[in-house]
Amino acid sequence: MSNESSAAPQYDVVIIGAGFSGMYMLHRARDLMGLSARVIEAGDGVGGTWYWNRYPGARCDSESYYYSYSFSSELEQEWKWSSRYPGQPEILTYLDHVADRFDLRRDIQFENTVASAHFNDAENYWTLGFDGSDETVTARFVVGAVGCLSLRNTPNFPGLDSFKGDWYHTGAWPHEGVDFSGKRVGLIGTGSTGIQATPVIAAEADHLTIFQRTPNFSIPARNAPLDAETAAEIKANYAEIRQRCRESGHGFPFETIERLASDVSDEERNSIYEALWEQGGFRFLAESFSDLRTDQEANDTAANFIRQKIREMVKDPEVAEKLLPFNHPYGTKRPPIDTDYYDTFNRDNVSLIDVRKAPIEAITPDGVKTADGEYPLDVIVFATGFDAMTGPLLNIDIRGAGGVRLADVWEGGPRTYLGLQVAGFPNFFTVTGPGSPSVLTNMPVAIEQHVEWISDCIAHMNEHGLTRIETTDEDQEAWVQHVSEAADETLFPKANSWYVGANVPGKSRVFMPYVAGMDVYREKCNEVVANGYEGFVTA
Ligand code: N01
Repeated sequence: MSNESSAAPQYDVVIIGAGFSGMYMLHRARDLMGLSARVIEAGDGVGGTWYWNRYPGARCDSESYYYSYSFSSELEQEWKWSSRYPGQPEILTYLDHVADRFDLRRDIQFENTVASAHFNDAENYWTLGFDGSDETVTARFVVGAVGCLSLRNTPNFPGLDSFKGDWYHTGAWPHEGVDFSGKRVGLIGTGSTGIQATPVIAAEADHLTIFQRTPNFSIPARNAPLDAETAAEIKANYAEIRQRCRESGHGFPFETIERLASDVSDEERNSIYEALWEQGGFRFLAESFSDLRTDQEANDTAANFIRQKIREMVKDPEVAEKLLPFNHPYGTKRPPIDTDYYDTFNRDNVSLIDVRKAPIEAITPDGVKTADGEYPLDVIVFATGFDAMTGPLLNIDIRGAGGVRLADVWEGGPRTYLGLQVAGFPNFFTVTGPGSPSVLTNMPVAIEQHVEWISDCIAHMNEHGLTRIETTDEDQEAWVQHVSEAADETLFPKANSWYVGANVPGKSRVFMPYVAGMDVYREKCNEVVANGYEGFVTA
């Protein structure tokens, strides 16, 4: 690929990824700002995470009415959600509708994977190259809308190639689905994905064996159809609901709770947990007590409540014991929510294997071999997650000013300013990058804020005839330090989660998202602009 051409770049903006972020970025850049813009997308359709994750039981853990775009009131008024939590097919249909409604597809190049992005330091533009092609695309600005959870993590178990059955990763599920009937299925992984898939696969398979390394705290989702009356009420109040989401710490329209777990008696605390357990979903964490993620004793009250629930739901005490989380405070790994997860362990066709005690040693032609036995299987499902937040960007050969490689700059963990830019990589923006609240929020809220900030920044540059914007090493280091200190004030670092990269062998242990809240973060981003793009140098 040549970086030497002095011809004008082909596009104002090239956007990598056609998920929630990339689609909105395209609409904003092209339709509202009149820029030339192109999206490059690996899949053959829009939707990002909702395009790839078609596994059985895939459903959003945020409620439909606020897990959606807020930028178009016509869209939110006209779209009808069928249930409290939208299933994967419905979200994909929604995103397809958005693509049609805003005529996005004509500027999306599908089935193209960006392999490289190199910056031309003299002329201030980027050249992007693709997997398996000599074609290149040039642009003044690049927006990495690659998603936080898009690079799959498939453990490198010896012998996988020898397996005689079929195996799948939940993050690349076949479009035609998988027929489990009459099959012996093994499921590896009990994060949010494994917990959603378990009951659905168990209902269909002859036998389901779940290989669990870490038991999780899961709260019932209590999914239900969205009735016409509730839907009408939501629509009548949408402006206020969206405002609440924008002003909240995590992008949810939940009540802000100030009370501490120690402010109430044991009975009262229990009845608060009980009511929230009945309500279901993330409110259990968000609307109970404000100190669950900062105070171990407060956390223990919630953790013990959930452990007791697990003991009550799972009939076999030995199985229940294996399912009790023991090595992380509640809410310090991404909290899953479920439909009938624990009840599934009461089925005769389900078994639970503790692979912390007896680790998986190999995949054999016939199944999974652990330290204490071999489990014959017809199908293996890897619900083993993602190389989160940094993986999707490091999977591209990104080289900034002076040919510096992102992979070298991030060797010890991600370094960004506000999760929006990396020093040394001018004109390259990231949507919900590491160092921003991102995965700790209701994602569309964080995505819209980032896309709008980036768009306004490009508009500002165009207005002032500027061609280059980059953050400084000093401002980046101060931000990285601040992100790390904010995390250290919480219980988050205690968990071996993907938030710290612990799920990927060899990955640097750095707490990647910004915990102080979307409200605090939004204010900081606004201040940066008010102070003339403080922390950035423009030319
Ligand atoms: O992935 P995970 P996920 N041997 O990394 C285990 C979002 N999401 O796909 O905990 C054995 O959480 C691993 O064990 P351990 C959400 O943000 C959203 O479930 O590392 N086991 C763990 O149990 C979520 O957090 C929704 O010890 C191995 C599991 O695999 C994120 O996606 C739905 C292993 C991976 O859990 C990722 O969730 C689903 C090994 N070598 C997901 N390696 C919605 O809202 C890994 N594991 C719709």
